[in-house]
Amino acid sequence: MGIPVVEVPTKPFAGQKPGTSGLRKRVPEFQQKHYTENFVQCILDAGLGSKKRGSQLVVGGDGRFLTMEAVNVIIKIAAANGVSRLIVGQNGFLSTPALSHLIRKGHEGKPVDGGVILTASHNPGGPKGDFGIKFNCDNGGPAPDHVTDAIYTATTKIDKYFSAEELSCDFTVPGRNEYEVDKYGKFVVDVIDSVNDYVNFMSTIFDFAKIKRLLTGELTGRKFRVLVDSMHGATGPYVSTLLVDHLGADSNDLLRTVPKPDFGGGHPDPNLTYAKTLVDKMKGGDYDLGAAFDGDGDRNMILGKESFFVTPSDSLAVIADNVDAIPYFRSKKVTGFARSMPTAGAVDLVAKAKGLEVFETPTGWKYFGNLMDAQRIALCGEESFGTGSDHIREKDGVWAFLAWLQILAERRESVPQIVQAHWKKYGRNVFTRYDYENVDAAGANLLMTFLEAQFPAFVGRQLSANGVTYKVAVADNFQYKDPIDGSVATKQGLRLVFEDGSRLVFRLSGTGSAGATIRLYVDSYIPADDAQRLCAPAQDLLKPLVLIALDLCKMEQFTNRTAPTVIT
Ligand code: G16
Repeated sequence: MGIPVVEVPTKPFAGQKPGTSGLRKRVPEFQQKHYTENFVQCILDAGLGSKKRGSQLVVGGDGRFLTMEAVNVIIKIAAANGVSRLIVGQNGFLSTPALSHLIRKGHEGKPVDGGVILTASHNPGGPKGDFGIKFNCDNGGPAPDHVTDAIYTATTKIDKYFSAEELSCDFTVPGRNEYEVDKYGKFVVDVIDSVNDYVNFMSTIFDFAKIKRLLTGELTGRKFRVLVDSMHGATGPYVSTLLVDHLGADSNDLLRTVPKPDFGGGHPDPNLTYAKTLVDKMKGGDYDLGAAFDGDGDRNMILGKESFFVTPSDSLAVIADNVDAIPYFRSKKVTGFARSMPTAGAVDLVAKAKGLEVFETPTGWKYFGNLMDAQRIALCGEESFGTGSDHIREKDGVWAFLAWLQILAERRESVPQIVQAHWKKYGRNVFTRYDYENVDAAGANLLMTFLEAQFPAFVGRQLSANGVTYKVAVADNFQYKDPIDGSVATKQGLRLVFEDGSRLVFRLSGTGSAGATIRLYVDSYIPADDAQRLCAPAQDLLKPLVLIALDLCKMEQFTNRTAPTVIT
């Protein structure tokens, strides 16, 4: 007799609709009886479809509060649904990029059919914080819209789930666990080391020996010092192994490397507001390169000496311009680049100069997947601190940091020198994002409706602030037709494009767990020959467009907010 499969009656929960990247809610919501079980059953049914029986899946997450409980639920439900094998990170721990690679790599010679990632990314954790569950497909990338829509539909109809209640698996110790389950027979849980595979993979992408010569001073006659903040998220163990064991960095220069279920009470979002510790320490001028990563390790922030901030849009463009410094890109044909629509257009200029394709996609890494699978792009990024390549199908914070180190080892210039030289070559897309977090959802929706209603009248209008005038060339709600499968995503953000190429974008975030978050994106282009303004402080250059934007959308009237919660 095997472990019995129990059929548990349940009812749908409202609101189990995956957002920009999976289902993200407050922990107590996930703790409701049957809530997590329902969603996992729907992932298996609608995410895997006919592949469910006999499938292999990778499971892991950033170690936030509720991870252990959720892994237990997934193991029991997977066993009771005929899944044949789970590959689980030790203690349920895997960064999002590491998990994406494990899916793509296959397991013991057999393909992996997908993965379940337990994270709410950059959102805070802990008993009152956020939790999240995301399904990734067999290409290693986040499920596309038609799959998440099918999962959501299933959540609205579910009346039972299956569970091998008596199955108990200790996933704190690496090794193989085998079970006999009624109806389905053998079920295997392989508990794996969470770090080794990813570290080995990075050593095939970058020239570690050269990066080590940069860090130790062998390359330039001077030690190159890095300061890294893992914000108590998933990257700590990866960064420690890579930088200290393989690249010769000083372990004292790695901050908050121990993953904590509540991220030490912090907000693990690598931006100028939430990674302030790093920003302040970098100001001292002792370090040449600084980086911070988010909860699940897919986001990154890059700083140069004295806290010189490299906007994510510039970071993408600089990596694009220097792809030849990176062995992985040298070994293949780089066909094109992509960025999400709100991301500043700096990478477009590099693509044009190199004669490569460039794509503008909606916000959400899932929209890059088809382009990478079809080998139309090798590198892509987003203003939301996401940078990555087709080595996996998620953005990859540690990869981006290593890419910068490789470029710095090649060019032997400082971060500010490299970025300013880039502006002198291509012009500068000065960029900022204002976030109004946790505002009243009704007010946020009204603001968007109010603004969009005026769009037809905007085209051709001149808008001025602080003596600067912009003429509106395009005003629309962004729509994207996927060039590979023809699917269409509508209503992806309100966009005002001005005649000089500058842009204003208004969007509601799809990753929050309470209320609404309004994002205002400002992209102001300064041509390369405008020597006077090219290297001026970003706030000064952005001021007129920011004022125009706040006035147009009547931000204060609709939200009662006089200032954003975060400016990046
Ligand atoms: C997710 C998505 C990104 C997106 C970001 C912000 O990142 O993967 O593609 O840019 O959310 O989305 P929104 O503006 O809708 O909040 P992560 O790091 O949270 O998984």
